[in-house]
Amino acid sequence: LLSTEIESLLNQQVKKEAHSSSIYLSMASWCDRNGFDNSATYFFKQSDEERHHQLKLYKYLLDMGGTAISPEIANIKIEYNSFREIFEDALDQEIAITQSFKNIAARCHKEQDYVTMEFLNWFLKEQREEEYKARRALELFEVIGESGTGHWEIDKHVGKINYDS
Ligand code: OFO
Repeated sequence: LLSTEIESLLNQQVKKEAHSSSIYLSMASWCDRNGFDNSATYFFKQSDEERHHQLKLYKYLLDMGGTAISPEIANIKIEYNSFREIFEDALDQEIAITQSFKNIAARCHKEQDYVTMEFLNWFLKEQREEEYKARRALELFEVIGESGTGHWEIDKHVGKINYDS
């Protein structure tokens, strides 16, 4: 059984994952509209993954006898000032998500909720990959540069970002 506090933190996390999924979907839209096809594909995939994270948490809440709350999502940016801003936002988003999982983990330790802690390990490991990919994408702006056909090259390489754990 989950404590009220852990149940609430997990529901907040469900909402954060749903929010991430919507943000990435919006980024996919912007990239597609601006001709960055590989980045659009990348963000569609990220959006799917976040939806999967959301459902994983949602089902855990139900499996543990809790109430899973389907979240309302608001305030999704439609326009971005630049191609680079998208990747900056994406990295910030992942760092915030990692912090959020750390907070839940800290609470689990405090309450000795080792069952939820064990469940959260999957997400903590996943965040390593998520932050890595976001950082790699942003680094392309430095490595390749933004002048001339830079954005076109960056987009091409975003399509090849991979993580070997
Ligand atoms: Fe990319 O964040 Fe989910 O967990």
